[in-house]
Amino acid sequence: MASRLPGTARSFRSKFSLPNENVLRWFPGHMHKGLGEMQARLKDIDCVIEIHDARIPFSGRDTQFRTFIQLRPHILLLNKADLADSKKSQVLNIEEKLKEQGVDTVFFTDLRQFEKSNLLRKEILPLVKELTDSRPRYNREGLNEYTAMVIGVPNVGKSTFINAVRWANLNRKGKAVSVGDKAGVTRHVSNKIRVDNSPPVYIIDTPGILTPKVPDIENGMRLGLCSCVPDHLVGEENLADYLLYWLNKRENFSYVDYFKLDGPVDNAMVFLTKVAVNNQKVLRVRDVATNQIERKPDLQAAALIVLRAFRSGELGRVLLDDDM
Ligand SMILES: Nc1nc2c(ncn2[C@@H]2O[C@H](COP(=O)(O)OP(=O)(O)OP(=O)(O)O)[C@@H](O)[C@H]2O)c(=O)[nH]1
Ligand SMILES: [Mg+2]
Repeated sequence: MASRLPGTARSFRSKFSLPNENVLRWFPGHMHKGLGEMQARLKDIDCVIEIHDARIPFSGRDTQFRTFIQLRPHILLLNKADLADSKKSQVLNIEEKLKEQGVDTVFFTDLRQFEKSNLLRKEILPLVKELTDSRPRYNREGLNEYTAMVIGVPNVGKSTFINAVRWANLNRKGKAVSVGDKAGVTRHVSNKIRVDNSPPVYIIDTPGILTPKVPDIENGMRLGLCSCVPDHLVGEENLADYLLYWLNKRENFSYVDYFKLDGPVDNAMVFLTKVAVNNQKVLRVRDVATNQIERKPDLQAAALIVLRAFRSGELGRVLLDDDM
């Protein structure tokens, strides 16, 4: 088992760099428009439910949402907890740091398993009502209904949450909103979706929003690893390279056994070549000089295999933001 070889990290890179940091910028038109629509709908909202990825409780949670969070009661769900390191000490640390940032109400959720828990029905929805009733509702004072808006970066499970709450409360199994395993599935602010009766509770879905400029390269790569940015923009090989760097730095060598390597590696080309060869991912290309067909390792296909293993949790549960 090569998961830990103490002291080896010293021989690895101590800093990650990208040839072109602009690949981390992703603020397409639907995000700009969505942000405007969300601001316009704020007057119809009692409570904001922010959803983020539990593997990156700090990366990507940025100023874009500050107005929403300051103006309305706020609940933070750290979702995909099934993929995140859930050691008690880590969880306490995250909660403490979030508190320092003004976030008082945090839940760790695994929305793929929501049927097994009463969290949505017995805790989160009642809290929406309780928090709303505890503060002035201004233009919504006296209304016997509640409306929450889900906000967050792309692909964290906002739409999944709405479908799950609706299912948990109303027993409606159909999908009210579309979900998908890539960033940018929801492109518009939705109409109100009823998720409970007597009193009626509605939730509004919104497109995932990123900051126009990622503040730091590691933040950006972590968002990329969690699929909050489309892979093709950042580059599959760049993402796999960052993952390798991140794992090596923590002396986490789970990938060595998983990919049947002889030992840890620091060079992404060497790593991806081995993964490609072991998985028979080979490209046939014609050499223009000799006109011969040559076989080359398909590094992009290898990178996808690496990313899939990481994202499905097969390389272990992680807290990517363990240094923040
Ligand atoms: N492992 C895991 N996957 C989840 C969880 N919740 C949602 N997903 C998956 O995450 C992916 C994204 O879910 P969505 O609900 O579409 O995410 P979103 O935040 O609405 O994404 P955008 O509309 O692109 O902003 C889907 O493949 C979901 O099945 C979870 O708790 N654990
Ligand atoms: Mg969505």
